[in-house]
Order: sequence, then structure tokens, then C-alpha cells
Amino acid sequence: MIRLFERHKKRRSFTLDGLWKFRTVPERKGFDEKWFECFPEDFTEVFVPSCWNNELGLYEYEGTAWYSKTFSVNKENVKIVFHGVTGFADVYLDGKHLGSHYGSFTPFSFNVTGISEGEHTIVVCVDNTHNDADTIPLSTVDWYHYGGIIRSVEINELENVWIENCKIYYTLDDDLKSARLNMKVRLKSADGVKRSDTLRIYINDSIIYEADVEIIGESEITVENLELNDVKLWDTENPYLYYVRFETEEDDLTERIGFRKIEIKNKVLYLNKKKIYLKGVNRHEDHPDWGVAFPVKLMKKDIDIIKNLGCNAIRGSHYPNSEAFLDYMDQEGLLFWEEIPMWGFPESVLKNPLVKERGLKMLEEMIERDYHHPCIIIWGLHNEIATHTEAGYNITKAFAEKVRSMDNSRLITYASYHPMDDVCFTLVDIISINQYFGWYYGEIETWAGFLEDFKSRLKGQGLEDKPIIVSEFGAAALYGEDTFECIKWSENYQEKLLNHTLKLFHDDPDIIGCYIWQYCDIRTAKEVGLTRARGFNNKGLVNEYRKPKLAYWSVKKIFKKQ
Ligand code: ADA
Repeated sequence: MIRLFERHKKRRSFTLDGLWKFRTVPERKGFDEKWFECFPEDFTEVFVPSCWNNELGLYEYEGTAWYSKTFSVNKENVKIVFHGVTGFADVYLDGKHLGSHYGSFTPFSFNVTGISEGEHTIVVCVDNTHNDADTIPLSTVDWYHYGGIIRSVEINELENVWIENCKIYYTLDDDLKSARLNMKVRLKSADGVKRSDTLRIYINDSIIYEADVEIIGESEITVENLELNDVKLWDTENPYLYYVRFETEEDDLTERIGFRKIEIKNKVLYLNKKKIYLKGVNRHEDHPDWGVAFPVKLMKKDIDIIKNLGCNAIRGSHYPNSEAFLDYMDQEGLLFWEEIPMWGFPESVLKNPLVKERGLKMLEEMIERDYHHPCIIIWGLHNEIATHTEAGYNITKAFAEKVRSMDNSRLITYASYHPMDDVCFTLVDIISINQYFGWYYGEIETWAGFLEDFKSRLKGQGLEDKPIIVSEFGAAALYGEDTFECIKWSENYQEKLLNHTLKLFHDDPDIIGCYIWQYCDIRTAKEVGLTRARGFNNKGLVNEYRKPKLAYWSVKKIFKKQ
């Protein structure tokens, strides 16, 4: 399952989830021997979607692997969508190179026209090699860089004219009772022949637009100023959703939106003009049995556990999450901060033009994919890069401009690890800081003095009008380490640190929210593994099997009261 709602009634769409032929191979061998034309006989099979690191014998494999799958179609035009392939992907259909893609957590697709009905074979080369020069993320990162086709591969059968994509923009009027919608619909046709069609648009099954259209290859239809009165708003208590269906004679596509307004006024965060304080956790998509490719059922369980904790917010640390996870947050009224996996980049790497190019592409693909989700209120530009340097400023400026050019309806920020010498805060709407007083340095009680120093620095820079989020803080606790002594690595100490900090942040008028690091324990990369007990990041409120630690219950008590 890719989405939690039906996106097509007319169009036939199916996934290639299931067993694929699979072979790991050192570097170029598969290309040199043209495996895309003739897959080697000595293959095994793996399930797609999955991480190969969850297969026996491949726990720490990072490199190249080849996949092959034969499938049948009944139309001569198809769209092949890869919802997530780690690192570098090269895709072939019947031995012909369709194209390649870089980036693990955003989709890419190929339209193939004029193919024969019947059987076809997809071959994919996946390379999840990381380095410390120009991959995003770098090798040195604090989560495990799994490899594989980690999300579904989807086949859409297309007629001669199809809906390529659509974008729904809206503004709410001042009393939040009516909405004005503008839409862009991109239609494509299989050949250069001029074709006529009719475009109809429905909102919750009521038609709101109909027009005859002409398509030669590709055309973009703009629909402006559609008024919708008496809208039901989307918010954390009543997350009301609207289904917008686009239809031509032979095709259709449904998007889902929610009407809400997120804004900051006088350093206060408002959702639909009501003040809101973000009570969040940082969540990795990680599980011992599924890696980063785990089933929708577990996504629901994670959200249910997080809501039960009293949270109203999640930060998708540190990469675009599965679409089904976003769908469920839309349905459950959670507020989401989504970001790209640019983690801990030093100044030298930020100067590499390829890093900037790849980062801009990832931001574009993330926003292109997730624009319609009402749960997303914040776009995160990066995490703990060298924002105290000129290179950090230049890339942050470029990223902020890119995001704002695609979406000026949401807030932007980044998580800074340089609060006292950061030079990029002017570029974003919210100042977000990661700090670990009481764990890596200082004491739990150091937090209060730090915040005063930090805020007086901001005042000295004329930034006192920007609100603050504490985007990461916390302590590790080994599951079951429940001790009389309140010492580091015990559940008791983690609980003590969080009890202290949650209250301190909530009582601070300049802080609009906080995200505990982190929701669950996760496997980490071998590059940092030796600095982590058992090769895991153990700062979860629950362990990797979602078993609650002591702190889970005291955080719940505090969040429920806030
Ligand atoms: C950083 C980083 C997190 C995690 C955390 C930790 O703030 O953003 O991904 O590594 O530190 O546990 O140290």
C-alpha cells in the first residue's frame, strides 16, 4: 500500500510488491556484463519493498545490487513510479536504459509509450554507497544507511491522454469561512497528435469545474479563483479532509487536502488563529526487522503511540517520510516538520556545487510530492550543517529561496548546532536549535543559563522577534536500565533530564515548541557506531521494538497537562 486513499477510479494502477530477482555485485561488474539485458542465472530473491540489510548475510552490506522483475500490462502507455530507492538508481526496461535518479527518500517516474501489451522486464541497479564528499547524507551520519528498493514500485496503465500531475493552491479569507482555490493541471498525450478532451474537477464528489481542453504532447490547464464557502477547517482536534478529483474522459487522479492556516505573529504560533505550542518528538523511520522500509501497519502503531504520549507534532528526522505515514498524520491531525537528509555537513563539503545541486533537487522533489499534506507546517532545510560559515550561509540562502519559490504557505527553518555563532537565522521564519546539555556537555541545569545567553545574543543581532524551537534535546537510556542511582545511560536519568527541560521550555515565552530526541532507539551507521552503546542511538522514549522506557510515562504526564 502506497497511500491511505484511492487515487484512481478509472486508471488501472498496481504495485510490483513481491519477490524480485536480486544479486549484490562489486561496482561495475553488472554494467560490464550487461545484466540489464541478461540477468545472471545465480540470483537469489528478495522482497520489494525492503532493505537488503535485513537479509541474512547482508547486515552491513553497502554497495551495489541488481534487481529484476517481469510484469504484464494491457496498455501501450505506462507510467513506472519508484517511490523510494536508496542512493543511486539506474533503471532499464526490456534492456533499454530509461534513466537514473539520485536520492533515497523521494519518488521518480518514467512515462513509457508505445510498448507492446504483455510481458516486460524491469532491471534496476541500486548503489547506496556513501562518501564524505558529495553524497546526501554523507557516510558519517547517525542513522544506518540501509540499501534497497525501500518503497513500492508502481505501474500505472495510461490511455492516450492522461493527467500527469496537479497542484492545488488555496487562500482562506480572514474569517476562515471560505476558500479561494487556484489549480494547475498538467495533461500529457502519448504522441504529438492534437487531442481534445474534457477536464472535470470535483471536490468531495461535487463538480466545481468543467471545460473542453486540447492537448498536443503536453499542456498545463490553469483554473483560477474557485470559491468554496463554509469550509470545514483541518486542525489537530478535527482534521477534516477534502478529496479533489481531476477527471478526463479516460483518466483520473485524486488528491487530498485540508484547509488550515499556519502563521507566526509576535513570536506566537497560530493554527487557524488559535495559539498552539508544539509538543513533539523526532522520529526516524527505522525498525530492526524492516530497516527504513517498514509496513504501513507499523507506521500507524508509531503514530498511535506518539499521540498517546500527548504529542501534537513530529519532526521527520532526517528525511522525507513514507507517503502513507504523512496520510495517517493528515487523518490524525498531527503537525509535521519535514526535511531532507543533509546532516552535519562541514564547511568544506558545502562548497561543493554538486552538494548544492543535489540538495536543491531533493527539496524540490520533497515539496513536489508532499505539497498537499495539511499535516506539514514546517519545511526543514538541513540539520546541523556549518551554519556559522559563509558556505553555510550561501547554501541556506539558496535552499530558502528554492522552498519559498515552491511554497509560501508554510514556515521554514533548519536545526542549528551553532546557536552562539550561527549566521543564517535571518534567512528563516523560526530559529531552531539542537543542544544536549546534561548529556554530551554541561549539566541538566545548564539549560536555563544557556537559553538566557542565547536570547541575549539574538537580541544583540536584532533577532529577538523570531520565535525559537528546541528541535533536539535528550539523553540516552538503555532499555531496562532502571537504577537506584540517577546516572547517565539509566532510564531514570533520561526521565530526570526530560522532566526538567520540558517544563523549562514550555514556561519560556520565546519558545513555541520542542521536539524530544528521540521517539525510538535506532540502529546507527558504523561510522559513528563505536561511539554508541550496541551500535544504536539509544535516546528513544521507546526502544527499537517500541517498548516504553520510564521517561515515556512521565513525558506523557507533562505533555497531557501542557
Ligand atoms: C544530533 C543529530 C541527531 C542525533 C543526535 C544525537 O543532534 O541531529 O540526528 O545524532 O545529535 O543523538 O547525538
